Amino acid sequence: MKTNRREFLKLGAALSLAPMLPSNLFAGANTQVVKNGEIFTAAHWGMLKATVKDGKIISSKPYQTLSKIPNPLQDTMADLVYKTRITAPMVRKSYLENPDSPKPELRGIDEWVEVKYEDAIKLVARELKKTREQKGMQSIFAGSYGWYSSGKLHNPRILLHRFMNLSGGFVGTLGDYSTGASQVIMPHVVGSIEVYEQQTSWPVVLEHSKVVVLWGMNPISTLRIAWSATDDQGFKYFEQLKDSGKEIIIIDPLWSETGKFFGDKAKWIAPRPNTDTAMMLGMAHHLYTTGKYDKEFIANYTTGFDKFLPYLLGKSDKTPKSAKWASKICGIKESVIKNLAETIYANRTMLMSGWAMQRAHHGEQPHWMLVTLASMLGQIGLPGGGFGLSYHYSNGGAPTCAGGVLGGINAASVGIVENGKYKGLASQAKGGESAQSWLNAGTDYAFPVARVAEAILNPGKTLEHNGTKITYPDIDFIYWAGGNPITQHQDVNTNIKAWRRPRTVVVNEIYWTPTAKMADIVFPVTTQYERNDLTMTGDYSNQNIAPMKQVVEKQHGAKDDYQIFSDLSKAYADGLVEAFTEGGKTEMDWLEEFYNVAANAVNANTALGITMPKFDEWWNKNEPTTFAPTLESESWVRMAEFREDPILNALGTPSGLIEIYSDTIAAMNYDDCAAHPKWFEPVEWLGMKNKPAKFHLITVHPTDRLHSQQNNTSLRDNYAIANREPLLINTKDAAKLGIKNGDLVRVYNARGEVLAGAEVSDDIIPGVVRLREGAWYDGFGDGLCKNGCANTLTIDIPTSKLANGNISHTGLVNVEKYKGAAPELTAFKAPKGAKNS
Ligand SMILES: Nc1nc2c(c(=O)[nH]1)N[C@H]1C(S)=C(S)[C@@H](COP(=O)(O)OP(=O)(O)OC[C@H]3O[C@@H](n4cnc5c(=O)[nH]c(N)nc54)[C@H](O)[C@@H]3O)O[C@H]1N2
Ligand SMILES: Nc1nc2c(c(=O)[nH]1)N[C@H]1C(S)=C(S)[C@@H](COP(=O)(O)OP(=O)(O)OC[C@H]3O[C@@H](n4cnc5c(=O)[nH]c(N)nc54)[C@H](O)[C@@H]3O)O[C@H]1N2
Ligand SMILES: [Mo]
Repeated sequence: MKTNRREFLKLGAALSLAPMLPSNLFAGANTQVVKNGEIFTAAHWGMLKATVKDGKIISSKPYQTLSKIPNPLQDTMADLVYKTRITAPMVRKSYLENPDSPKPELRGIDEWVEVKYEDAIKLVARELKKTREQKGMQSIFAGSYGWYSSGKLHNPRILLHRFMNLSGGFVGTLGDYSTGASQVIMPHVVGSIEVYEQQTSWPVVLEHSKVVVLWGMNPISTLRIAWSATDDQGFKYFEQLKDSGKEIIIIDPLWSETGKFFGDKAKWIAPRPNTDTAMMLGMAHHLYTTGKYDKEFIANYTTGFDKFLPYLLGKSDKTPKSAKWASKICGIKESVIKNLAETIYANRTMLMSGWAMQRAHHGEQPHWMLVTLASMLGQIGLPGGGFGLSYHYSNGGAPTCAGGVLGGINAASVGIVENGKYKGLASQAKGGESAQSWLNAGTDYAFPVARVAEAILNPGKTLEHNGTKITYPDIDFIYWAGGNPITQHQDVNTNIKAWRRPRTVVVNEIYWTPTAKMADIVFPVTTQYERNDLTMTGDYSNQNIAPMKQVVEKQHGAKDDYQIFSDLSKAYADGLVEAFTEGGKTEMDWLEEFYNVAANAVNANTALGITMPKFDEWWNKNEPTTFAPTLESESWVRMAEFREDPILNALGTPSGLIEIYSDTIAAMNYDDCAAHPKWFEPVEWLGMKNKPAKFHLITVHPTDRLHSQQNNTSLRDNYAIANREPLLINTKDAAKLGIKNGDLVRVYNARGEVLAGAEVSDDIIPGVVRLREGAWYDGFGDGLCKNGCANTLTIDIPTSKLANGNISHTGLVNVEKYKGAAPELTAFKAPKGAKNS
């Protein structure tokens, strides 16, 4: 049946080339690439309409506009398809000459040699097998963290894991960069991770909250994207908030895009970076000592407040955490701290928080303390009250729609390959205990994602993590698909040392990113606009099912990750490609299957009143299907059930209550994370003695990029200063250094140095500078990053032994005016031996 249908489709496609015959005369999904006209597709940055002429992209525009807030990320399709592409499979010269002794110290500076695709496939299959046979599956690292592109099929990380699992196993990672600290501490405190969960619905906030605090968040920037594809609703709700007349308070060392959006409708409180826990403690101390806190809520819904009090009041350490004490640390006036505490106690308040302050040393503390403060206010579980850790991300709070959810490709599980033959999944080919030991061989070694450089450099070292001990494997083979870790991981110089340790590094990339430049073998892959896929929109709302129709032909012989891993499976072992592709499923076979998961659920639920047609018909229409929220989801209040009945609807913590003191954490006995929220001095901050450098650097998420994605587009012309990443610096600080707006500056510390362009303004407090993360690292020559990659300066140590999150918002730097001739920017040039596209 399947083969026949595919044959028929081929015929259909061939016939439809004939003029006069509209393609919809033929059954089957039409996968012909339109040469002239408009095409609907989608990306992290939303649902899009592309215009093509003679097979070339002319423009890309938003499919819908729900708000007046612009999203220029949506108009970069042509640049993303045509600029900085890797134009052929390539191998690093020394690796090609001798893969057994490949001079790994030359990674990033060696020459490249073009090879035939088939030869690159054979080479990777052979070397992977060699490493597995010699050093075991635990020497293969394929954690491959990254934000790649939207899509249920062309998900490079899951496809890589699928291939690595089926071919014999690999080592992966735990957690993520985004919420490394919070997602580990929150389950101890409230029994769920919170950061990726639906928030009290926006209509409820708009109706009931009197005060909204935006604590370290920049939604007008961060809501430009979503993990799937943004549904654009977040912007709409923030517009409504702006016009609502509510009191809006922004707590941030800088007046960000969000500050500018609210203008005089918001108050600005600007603490020193990384001191929010102290500020919150000062607020809690004021509320407690004036009796302005909800004793009943504390008694009925929390545990351990009594064990936290001696610390708060200074009975255990002779330091009361008073507003005066806090003021000295965070730099905010005592009266402002007290007033803020009184305002949020007296009014129904939603404490919204972003994630930057938990990507800092001791990043477990701020959100734990925020929950403690919210508990004292006693509004958790009430409409418009409590706290929310995801209103700035993927349209959190946009009500969840009733409809269908697409299926997607999965990572399968570990398979057995023996004598060049695929024998089946370990669970089937090996019985019972033996199977389990196979499965454990990889997972036992998985380590927290942000410890990657340390892990590569320290095989055999033991790491304490959330009450467990993890031993780092001896990594000798790295495969990365869909991330840019050389730019995105902290302390680039140490990371580069790490990446020069294994024998083999393989990268699938679209562009010559710094990570591609650090590989031994690169496969050029298609952009999301050169293949067909499907996505949901709005990670919490599930509002739309959107087709991602191919916009243009594949460029420069680039291949889909699906194709590359299918071909690797074929080369690796007999029978493996059948397992990988489930008997030869094509792109469209998978998409039909994923679609049917949603369509069947929708069609079975007659109450929805929606009928989803057969896949082919739906696909050929090239339009999204939109679902509606329900009365329940529009009026949904986070933790309302818990508030209603804390015994029946207990939280997932050991006590079932909010844990202000955690026995579990107490038992871990860590020196860097106590059993209750606590102020710890970060390794580097403005209040420390003997500061190693002068300014606190915050490395926020870029407004005109998604991390490093789109740094290679013309959007860069809008923000680059002196042809580098802009460094925001306070007017007074700049004057003292003799720096003017537009100057080329050198930013440096003991870890590294970068060039940046000075953006002088009062939008940032004195003593603090901001360099957005994601500028492509450009320093393989002499270590000076000429493009301004923030991570050249950041610190690569963990938040604490509890969560081991990254601390990219902690760190001090010096700034000076750059003297001498400006070196040429080479970030967007192909490396030696490779062609520029
Ligand atoms: N200093 C500092 N550093 C940070 C942060 C910070 O706040 N400050 N934030 C951290 C956070 S929260 C995150 S999430 C990380 C993000 O770090 P990453 O996810 O590594 O960053 P991206 O730039 O999104 O990298 C995605 C890469 O995938 C490629 N790609 C896109 N589509 C495809 C595809 O279909 N196939 C393949 N093979 N490749 C594809 C893109 O070209 C791009 O190079 O950065 C972290 N780093
Ligand atoms: N346009 C765009 N949107 C994105 C991304 C992107 O790269 N580009 N990345 C996405 C991803 S993967 C993630 S994880 C999220 C990240 O979302 P967040 O982590 O919330 O974003 P950040 O930009 O790091 O920081 C938000 C705000 O916190 C402030 N801040 C920094 N340090 C402190 C501090 O110590 N105290 C206080 N009070 N405030 C502080 C910053 O100045 C900034 O305005 O964004 C997502 N959205
Ligand atoms: Mo992230």
